[in-house]
Amino acid sequence: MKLFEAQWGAKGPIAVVALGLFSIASLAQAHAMVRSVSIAEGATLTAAPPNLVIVFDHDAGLGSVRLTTASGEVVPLAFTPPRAMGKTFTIPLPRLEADRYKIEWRVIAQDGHVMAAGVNFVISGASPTLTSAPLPKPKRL
Ligand SMILES: [Cu+2]
Repeated sequence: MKLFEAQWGAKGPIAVVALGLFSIASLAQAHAMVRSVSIAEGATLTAAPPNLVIVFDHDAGLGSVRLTTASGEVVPLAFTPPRAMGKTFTIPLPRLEADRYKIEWRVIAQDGHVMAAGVNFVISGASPTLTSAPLPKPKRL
């Protein structure tokens, strides 16, 4: 009995700690949620930024990325999803004409779940440096 207790005394806590770590690891390998996207949902931009950066909270595999215009036309992207899993993906964007766009992606989390998400944004095409017509002359009232 004394031997039994000694064994538990030694191995018990280690087993508990190991189990705890295992649980945390299991949770960490669950869904990969989007932590940030460099273009905010519904954003209006004067021109396309050079990249779209998606950051996930856990490693994930990027399955596909698709950019479409308001009329549903697919805009080709010079991007091939990497084979390796990662947390941050940088997708170069082409120059975009003024239009409404949707960029959608699919990711495979470490637990095998496939998740789809995306953002809608507008390219206004208006240059922020070109400001308006001349101001109307003040009128005497
Ligand atoms: Cu999951």
